[in-house]
Amino acid sequence: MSKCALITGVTGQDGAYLAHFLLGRGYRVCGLRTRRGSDTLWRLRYLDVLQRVTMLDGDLLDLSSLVRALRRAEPEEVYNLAAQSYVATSWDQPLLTAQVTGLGALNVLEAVRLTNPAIRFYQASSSEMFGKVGTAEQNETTLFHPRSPYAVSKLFAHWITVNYRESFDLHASSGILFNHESPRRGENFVTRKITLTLAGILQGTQDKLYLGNLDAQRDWGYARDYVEGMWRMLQQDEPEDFVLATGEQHSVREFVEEAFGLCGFDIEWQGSGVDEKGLDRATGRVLVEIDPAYFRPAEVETLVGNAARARKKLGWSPKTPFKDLVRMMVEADLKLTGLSPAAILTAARTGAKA
Ligand code: NAP
Ligand code: F7E
Repeated sequence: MSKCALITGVTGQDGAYLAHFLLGRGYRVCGLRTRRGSDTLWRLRYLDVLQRVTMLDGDLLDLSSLVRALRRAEPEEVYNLAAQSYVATSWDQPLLTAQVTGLGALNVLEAVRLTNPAIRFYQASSSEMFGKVGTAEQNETTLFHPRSPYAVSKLFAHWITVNYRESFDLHASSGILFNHESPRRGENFVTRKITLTLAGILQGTQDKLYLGNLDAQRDWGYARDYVEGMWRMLQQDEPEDFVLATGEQHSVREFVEEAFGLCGFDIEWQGSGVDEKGLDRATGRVLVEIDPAYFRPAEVETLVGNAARARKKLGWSPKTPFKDLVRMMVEADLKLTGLSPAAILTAARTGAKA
């Protein structure tokens, strides 16, 4: 009989890629689905897995719905990916974030403990927990200093997972994942916002890209690579926490330069602070402006992970370099906007007009 996995947050970026990955490995996949959004199924549809995932109604805030979903699915593995995952929103909705992202994980652990403690459990922990870092790179032993209600909530979820492992001998592991992106990334996250707005500028429906802190540095990988790491964690004999990261960091500014550069814009930065602007060197047109609204009350300035433990024990390594990731996202958003990625990227390379 094939194994069954239940994924909370199956409609999110990682949930959809994980469902695709597990189906490819012969799993029966069940996904917990809230009924809040109008079309939350687009990612599953895009990856062509919607028909093969058994959707179960439920919410992390409703323990009874989780117990019911586990009874129906009878999974061997549970991946808790559901969260209020947008860091900026966590200052506007701190209580909701704490309830869903923090206590929600405890609800899932309780549901596992009540229904079948033999279930293997994965918790989606985050590099945001490191926050104000004091080390050149971060691994599983680095001190945490969370900088947002989101990160504090994730830290609760992280430690309660450790606690349930130690208290009840659950096979519970946390993946401390650094930022991972894809063409299916939510539109508010900075990478997708950049590629989607770039496509809008080329299409003529958008004028400029408004951003906050251009100097924030992140370790950006590709979501498809990372979901395999999640699965590998649950195949270990002993549960353990793992960092997944590329070990390379880039600033928001570099992401903009790379994405716009692919489409033939050579960005020149002028001014400083909130008056800084990104101009197209050839035409002088202002393409990027700063909007102070996008600055955060407390910023995570720099993050870069060391995934040595995952390399050694899971045999996991990221496969997608930064430039390939940016290109993939740019091409996908050009296509989504009805433009021809091939024509635009070739014209940019050869200096011809697209
Ligand atoms: P995402 O795209 O924002 O997806 C979040 C998912 O959580 C959605 O399916 C959403 O469902 C679901 N959800 C929200 N509130 C819920 C609730 N009350 N009950 C049940 N489901 C709920 O996030 P992602 O980027 O795929 O990330 C997956 C997980 O990894 C998250 O926990 C995130 O915090 C964590 N993480 C992400 C990254 C990253 O770089 N992507 C890095 C580290 C950790 P709806 O469709 O109904 O809204
Ligand atoms: O911001 C800066 C912003 O929102 C990245 C989530 O998946 O990864 C994600 O959290 C950086 C920050 O992701 C804009 O200040 C500048 O420094 O794309 P982001 P995030 O906050 O790193 C972690 C690992 C998670 O766990 C989270 O769930 O970019 N930035 N200007 C901006 N960010 C946004 N969103 N929008 C801007 O205009």
